[in-house]
Amino acid sequence: MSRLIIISNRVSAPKDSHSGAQGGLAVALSAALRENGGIWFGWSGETIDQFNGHIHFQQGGGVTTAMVDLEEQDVDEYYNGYANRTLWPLFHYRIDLAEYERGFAGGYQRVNDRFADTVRPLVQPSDVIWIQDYHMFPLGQSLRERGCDNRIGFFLHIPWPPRRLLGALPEAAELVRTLFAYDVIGFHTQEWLDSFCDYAIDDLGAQLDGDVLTLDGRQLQVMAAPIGIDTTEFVAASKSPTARLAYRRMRDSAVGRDLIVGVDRLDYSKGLEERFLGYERFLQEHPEERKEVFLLQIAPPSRGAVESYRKIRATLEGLSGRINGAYADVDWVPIRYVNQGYPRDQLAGIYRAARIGLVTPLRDGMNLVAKEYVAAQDPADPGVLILSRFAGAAAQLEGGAVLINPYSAEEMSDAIVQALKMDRDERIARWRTMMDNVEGEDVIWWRKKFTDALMAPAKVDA
Ligand code: GDG
Repeated sequence: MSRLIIISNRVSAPKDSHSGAQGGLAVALSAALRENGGIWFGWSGETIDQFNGHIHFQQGGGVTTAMVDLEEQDVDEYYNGYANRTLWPLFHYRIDLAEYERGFAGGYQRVNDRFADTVRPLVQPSDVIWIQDYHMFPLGQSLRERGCDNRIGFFLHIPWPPRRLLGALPEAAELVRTLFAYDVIGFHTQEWLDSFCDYAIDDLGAQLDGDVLTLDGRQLQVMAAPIGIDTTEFVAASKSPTARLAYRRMRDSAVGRDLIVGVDRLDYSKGLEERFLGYERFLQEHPEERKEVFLLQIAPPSRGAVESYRKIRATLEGLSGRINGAYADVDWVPIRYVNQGYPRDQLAGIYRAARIGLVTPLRDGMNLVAKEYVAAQDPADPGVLILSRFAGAAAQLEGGAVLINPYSAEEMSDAIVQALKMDRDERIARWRTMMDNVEGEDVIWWRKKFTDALMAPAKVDA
């Protein structure tokens, strides 16, 4: 069996899996590494005066991790710059927030080359390499330039933007060309996959035959593989003593009111501003429902070094303050807005206590919170998932979720009313439909779908 080399910006060691924001993904990738043997490589999160390529190896939970430190300038240009100020907004259709600076693009390439230099000596001829996410688009190409002819796959965790939007990126053509260094590329949904193929075909002249794109003699297998959660683990988490306690605490503090819950990294792509406005509309239009519900929004801050993240934080503080100021009473506050993270088990208990899961990103590669909310429900009395039609998860959960356009405050308000009035039979039927998917297409299924394609014998050249 081939060893697996997983490369991602940050490495989530298995011990983090109950607290880290990458829970399910860390669990799945660690399991793959335990089965196949191999190494998980990435940035340590630390900075150093002068890059030295020194690798910090760690062993834990049957997994070997290997990490390097980067220079401060690397972090500014590669991580805070190109990855999070250029690619992230553009790939989430926020062309207005995307910043283009040559220094960012140069730093991004430099760091990818540094990763390639560092990881190359670790790679054995029979290893299979699996690279994760938008921080590392050119890494496959950098490895090829260093003589690496192993099977290399790439999985994108965020959306792929429509062809015309991608055209706003000065390096778009070059970036897509470098992706042909991979053998397999995966996306969460057919929509993201189609957008990628559109660009490769219409702008670069690639040809599609079945699931293989060909450009300048290089073949690239493309696939849609929607990521899932570790459902068995999450269901167990929702029944753990910590979850039960969190559930009780929520129910007690709700004093008979219905809880609506949102859990998101504090990110403009998650549609938090629009969510607050939709909820405000609901409060305005339904005075009779007002004191029957409250919204708990958990939003741990992220990427605070980037200006647009500081702005969204300030906007949300203003909005929640305004809404609470306008509607709160001595014994009721409409929004509980919390800027901290909670342990996974506690989160599972909170989901279970919530009558409505409000997941309304403006654009999201997949969205695992939607699936976690479903997995945590009580099968005999489940809550309702209100889900943005612009989340990748909508393609899988549309049969059971109440789908909305998150830009429409009216749709959000109507959906909240619909969910509050929904009878138990309908809630159970909808939940069952979603749970079938969450159980069937879990993170282990996802990982296997991708690694099966990646580990398949190399294609014969046409
Ligand atoms: C990217 C893509 C894609 C959040 N708050 C707490 C906490 N979380 C956990 C959630 C969930 C994870 O963070 C967030 O996952 P998402 O999928 O919602 O979003 P991104 O971080 O943007 O992830 C996304 C994903 O990659 C995987 O491919 O689905 O579309 O953007 O697991 O539970 N976890 C804990 N406490 C918190 O307070 N423990």
